[in-house]
Amino acid sequence: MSFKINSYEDYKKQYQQSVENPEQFWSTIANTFSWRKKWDTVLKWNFDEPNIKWFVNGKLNITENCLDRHLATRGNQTAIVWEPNNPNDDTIKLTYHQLHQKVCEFANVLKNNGAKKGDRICLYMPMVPELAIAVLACARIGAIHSVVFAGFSAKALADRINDSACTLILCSDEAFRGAKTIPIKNVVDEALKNCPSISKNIVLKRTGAKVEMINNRDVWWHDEVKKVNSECVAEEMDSEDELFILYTSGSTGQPKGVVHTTGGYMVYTNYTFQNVFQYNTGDIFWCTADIGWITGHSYIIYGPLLAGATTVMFEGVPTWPDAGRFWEVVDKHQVNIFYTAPTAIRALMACDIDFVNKHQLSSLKVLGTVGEPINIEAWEWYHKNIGKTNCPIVDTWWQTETGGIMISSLAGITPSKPTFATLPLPGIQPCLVDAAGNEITENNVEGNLCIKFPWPSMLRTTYGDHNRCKQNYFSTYKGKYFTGDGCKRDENGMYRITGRVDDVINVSGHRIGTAEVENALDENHLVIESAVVGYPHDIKGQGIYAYVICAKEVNEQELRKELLEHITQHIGAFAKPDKIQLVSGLPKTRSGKIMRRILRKIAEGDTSNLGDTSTLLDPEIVKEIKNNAL
Ligand code: 7RM
Repeated sequence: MSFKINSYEDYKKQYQQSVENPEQFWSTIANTFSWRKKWDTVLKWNFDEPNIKWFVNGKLNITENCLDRHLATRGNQTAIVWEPNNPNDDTIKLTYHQLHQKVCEFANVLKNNGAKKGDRICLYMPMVPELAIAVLACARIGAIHSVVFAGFSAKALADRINDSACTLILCSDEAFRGAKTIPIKNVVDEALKNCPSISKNIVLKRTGAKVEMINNRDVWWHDEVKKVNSECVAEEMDSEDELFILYTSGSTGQPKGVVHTTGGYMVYTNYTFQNVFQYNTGDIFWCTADIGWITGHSYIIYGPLLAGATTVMFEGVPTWPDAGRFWEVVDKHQVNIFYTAPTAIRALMACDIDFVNKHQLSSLKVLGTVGEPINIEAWEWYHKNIGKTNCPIVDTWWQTETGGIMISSLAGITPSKPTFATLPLPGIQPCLVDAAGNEITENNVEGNLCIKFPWPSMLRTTYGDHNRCKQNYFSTYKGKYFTGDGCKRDENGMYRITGRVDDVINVSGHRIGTAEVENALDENHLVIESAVVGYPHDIKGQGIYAYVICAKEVNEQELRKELLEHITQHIGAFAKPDKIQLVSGLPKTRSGKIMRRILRKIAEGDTSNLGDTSTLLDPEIVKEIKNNAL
């Protein structure tokens, strides 16, 4: 396609065009898609309200671009390769024709169950083809999908359903995950006790476990599919109609529902997919993320399917039945482009290298990483052992809010530098700001990372609370989108993202707000107050360290057990603190603010210089915490 960047010179040219004339740049790219009606203005924006509109008054349906427009040229090509949890079970391959048919069929199931344009539909499902089918079926009828990662607890699920008043939920009986099964339907049943907006629950049979079906509410997926045909004309959507909501953690309060709209998201995910990974027709692409996160939305489903690629969907985990599972799948499906997270690389690095060397890995051409800063050891291991030193690595920096990759090298095209995300993609205008909020224009500097100009797939709002969007992202630095990340820029203008500068932590690539964990802990009857911080963790990137003040004398062992169970119930097992320290007080300022800086230092094991503690209400407490640190 015409927008493929094929040299460093070409990158520089496109980048310059995208800054000098963004509207012309993006409209040329948008013209390669199929629209029911073209836009009349490319972009309307202001970052103060904020109000951002791309391809204004354009009409389209994204699934016509993911599916229908490929049928004539590649209807019989595999769209989705599904690899099951258990290597002894059968792979499923769906061609573009078959996927189109299944999406249309399930779109009719949704309609039969009362869904219509604009309704919110919650998906709480394992990584099976039906999840991708259901996501696209929502988009086909103009319903807004809200996928909730199936590791979240009943309470977290209920909060998300209620925040956007979903009317329908899609789930399965259970999920396979490595050697375990996860009781999906039971969790949904528990959540739905507190979700009055839900009228129907469509249940997919995955493990065949016996589950209770509630009359007039629960229906079986396979029964519903039998009632419909596979003709479904796509709903005509406005470019700015909402495509999906995805909840993500912030530094305060409950997770926010990040809202993405149709036209801009489509253009940007496709553009970045093809350019960053240098996708060529026929390539097999595998992104190991879960569809419950943005990476799965943009680079398992939308980006690859828009490009007419073959996308691999994996139900399992990297270490089951053994630590060679990823590499076995790479060989089995002859994967050309492989995209994973540093946490997975570090976990596999710690295992016997034979798990890698048993496999050929000769199909690989490009490797990618995402989700957190990659350390040099992991980068080198990945480069040498997986890429055999001849696959470029793209270190892709982006966020749920950005919708697509923002800063990354283009595989084999632009220069790369280990542990650096490197250069912004065309259309992306990053800047670094200092503590006073002034833009730093020189190189060889460090600051907070902002974006100065809109890009097509940026978030439009946070669901039901536009003011929160404004406060969170557009108020810290006037006229700029603030990412929440700290960042270095080297002498050549290359970017290295150093991590969050707010109270968000990144545990095994899962984004968690420290406030969320604190709120959950504080709800436990044993807890008076808590403070949670992140600390460096060899495998997970960051671990969770909780300081807890208890209501009464408790047995520490039992307290830990109780609190871990409590977090599993309130958020999900992935948010369990790695360390829980009982304290008699917390270091607070006179105005009652917890001095997290001090707690972070103690958690890091760096107590040599805790800075000025004289303004604390009770400086003595620091000694106690330090002496009992874990
Ligand atoms: C795609 C995704 C976003 C946060 C972001 C960063 C961190 C993501 C990188 C990275 C360093 C990277 N969305 N992050 N990618 N840090 N290098 N290549 O992860 O919303 O779940 O998380 O993740 O802190 O703000 S997310």
